[in-house]
Amino acid sequence: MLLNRSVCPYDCPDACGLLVQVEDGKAVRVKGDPEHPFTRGTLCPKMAHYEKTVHSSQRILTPLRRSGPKGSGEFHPISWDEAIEDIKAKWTDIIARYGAEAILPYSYAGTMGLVQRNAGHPFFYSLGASRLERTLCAPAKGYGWEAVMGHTLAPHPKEIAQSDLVILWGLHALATNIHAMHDVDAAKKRGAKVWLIDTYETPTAKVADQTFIVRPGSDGALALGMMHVIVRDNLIDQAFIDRYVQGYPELKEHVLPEYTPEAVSSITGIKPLIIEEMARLYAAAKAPFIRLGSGLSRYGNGAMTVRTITCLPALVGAWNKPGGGLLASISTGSAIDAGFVTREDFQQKVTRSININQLGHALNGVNDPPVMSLYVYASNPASVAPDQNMVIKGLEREDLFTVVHERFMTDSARYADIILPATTSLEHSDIYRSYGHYAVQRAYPVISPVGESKPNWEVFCLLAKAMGIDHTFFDQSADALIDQALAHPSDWLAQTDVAALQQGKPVELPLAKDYKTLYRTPSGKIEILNPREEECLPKFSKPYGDDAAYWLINAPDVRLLNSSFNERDDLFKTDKMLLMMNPGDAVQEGIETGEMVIAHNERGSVEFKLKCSEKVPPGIVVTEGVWWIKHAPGARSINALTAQRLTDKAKGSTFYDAKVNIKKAAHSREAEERQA
Ligand SMILES: Nc1nc2c(c(=O)[nH]1)N[C@H]1C(S)=C(S)[C@@H](COP(=O)(O)OP(=O)(O)OC[C@H]3O[C@@H](n4cnc5c(=O)[nH]c(N)nc54)[C@H](O)[C@@H]3O)O[C@H]1N2
Ligand SMILES: Nc1nc2c(c(=O)[nH]1)N[C@H]1C(S)=C(S)[C@@H](COP(=O)(O)OP(=O)(O)OC[C@H]3O[C@@H](n4cnc5c(=O)[nH]c(N)nc54)[C@H](O)[C@@H]3O)O[C@H]1N2
Ligand code: SF4
Ligand SMILES: [Mo]
Repeated sequence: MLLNRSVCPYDCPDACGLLVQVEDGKAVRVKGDPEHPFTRGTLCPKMAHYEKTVHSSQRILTPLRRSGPKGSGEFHPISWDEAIEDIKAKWTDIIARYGAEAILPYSYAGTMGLVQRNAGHPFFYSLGASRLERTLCAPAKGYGWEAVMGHTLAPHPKEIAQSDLVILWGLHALATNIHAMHDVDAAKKRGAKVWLIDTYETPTAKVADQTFIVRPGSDGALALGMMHVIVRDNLIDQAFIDRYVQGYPELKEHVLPEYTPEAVSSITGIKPLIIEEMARLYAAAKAPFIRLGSGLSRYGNGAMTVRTITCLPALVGAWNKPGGGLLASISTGSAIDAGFVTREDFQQKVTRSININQLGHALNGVNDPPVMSLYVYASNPASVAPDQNMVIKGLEREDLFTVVHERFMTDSARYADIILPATTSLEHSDIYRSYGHYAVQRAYPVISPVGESKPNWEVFCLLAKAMGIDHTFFDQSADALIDQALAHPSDWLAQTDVAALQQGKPVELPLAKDYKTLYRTPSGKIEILNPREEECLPKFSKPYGDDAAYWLINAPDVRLLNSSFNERDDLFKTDKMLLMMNPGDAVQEGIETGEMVIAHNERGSVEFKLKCSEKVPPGIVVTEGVWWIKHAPGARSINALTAQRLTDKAKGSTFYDAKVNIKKAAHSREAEERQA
């Protein structure tokens, strides 16, 4: 039986190694690679049957041209030559009339491979199109970490196994970082305690010894309250602070008067005595480890929240103990820089930049030049971008020429003028880094392209030819690009077994013995006080909120990855779009489990089925997953309720920073369909 190595391409910190069994040119079985240092032979429920995605009957197999009204989903097949010719004709006309900046690429993380993910960059730079500011995920998290730690290497996730107090802070690990559970379990076996800090009792609460429920957007205050107690009761590691920390005296002056447990309790909703206890246990732990999620950074105060939490380990000297520290995200860009694909040097001039979170404004607002064409690849903005009503209003514009390169008929593809069929990761080559561990891996195709589908890189090579971009760069294969990058490895990558990497095996980037105390900041210390920030010290500021009754938490669903896997009917044996609410709140609203309800705010209305649950505290409602509209009971899905507002720093998304009111649904699409 031949098992082929591959890599999971999805936007997940685990970046798993795969073993794929191929029979008669088809992938028939997928397993986790036991030799992958983080995967350790297991897969999540989504990828355990990746073959059902790859060979799904819903795959788009040929290029398609729209034959009905925008959004109707009516298309007919055309050839690749016709599709490329259509795009060339439209773009040539748009460029003549408005200039190339009227063309906007829209891509995000459908695939994480460096070549296919970034394949559009050299093309759109050469064309002179608008640039897209890709801050959809959690740039505020990166900003907050860097404000304290600079470019310090993040701790290896295996440190968790040696910790005696693991804090999953705003991380739904069972859904989004499942392989970290190998290390969490190992720590538990050695007697470690596990805490979860979240806004509701997620399924991850089952693996925690204690769950602490905070009000949305208030974690910065909780961290400051813990610091208050640690400083007040002298639970600090003075020797560590003297040697490695900048700004402790200033912090002390600042947290003592302002962030008393009482004051922090009124912000977070956590009782003062519990805050005292959390601080004492954190300081008493031998090697506390915080694994920080991203959700808490998607608020108007997100960067500051992350910056504040990042200060905690320094106070107790967690960094110089095996198993201690804080992992926000791992950056290995200096091992393999994406520049070998992106080629910023292809820009003739620096063109206008449009924020990925503000596609609604870009398509509907007054812009000079207006956006006249949208080219979507490896993303599904009609589902994943905030303010869905504005996005869809834009996509409905008759004068907007939309091309979508996709594997499935997503909400975005439905609005396309031209759809191009995309390969899955098993059908193309790439090289992968991870943001949750230190392994890198190269992948070769294990099956031929399904139908007439093509990889991103090949499509951009075709478009470059069509648009008269005469550069030999676009004559190369994806493998040739990777070969060249690996022929000149960075110092860091050169320390790995590059030959094994070439063969498609996972290799791990090495870390220096004392890497957890090598602080790559301007001062060489952990900068609790950062003189380059307008706020020199961490402080609490409020999220945006809305003028409505309930915070809306739209957490990850274990069966989906953002809007990917919506094609997998086999994963959805139970309800899709549920809205969970505290039973007391439901009584107040006069609604019950199983009823159809509408969550609404100034941006939109979305229908859900209600589920009352004690796991949700009063004052918030929770829904899990980003669903295609086709799976929604009403005409919109979750992002009709979220806002285009940006984070305090780094222009990030604020998906969780939204509030809604709730009412009973008068009639639902499901009910109408049942009647018909
Ligand atoms: N199954 C699955 N896996 C995924 C994804 C998915 O959609 N599904 N998405 C992938 C992507 S792109 C990413 S970026 C990662 C994200 O991985 P995570 O960081 O785990 O997920 P987030 O969506 O950021 O939110 C995690 C948790 O934050 C909580 N939360 C929200 N607001 C707050 C707050 O103010 N304070 C606290 N303490 N908690 C809060 C939510 O309730 C949720 O349980 O996961 C990746 N993996
Ligand atoms: N309400 C709400 N909205 C969210 C989030 C949330 O938690 N709540 N999470 C946000 C986060 S963290 C993120 S990172 C974004 C993610 O936003 P996206 O990166 O857009 O994620 P996906 O929904 O996975 O859509 C990716 C699409 O790419 C397609 N695709 C996969 N591989 C390829 C390929 O090789 N080529 C081409 N052309 N297409 C391919 C897939 O079929 C899929 O439809 O969503 C954000 N949106
Ligand atoms: S989605 Fe994440 S956990 Fe699942 S196989 Fe891919 S990388 Fe691993
Ligand atoms: Mo993300």
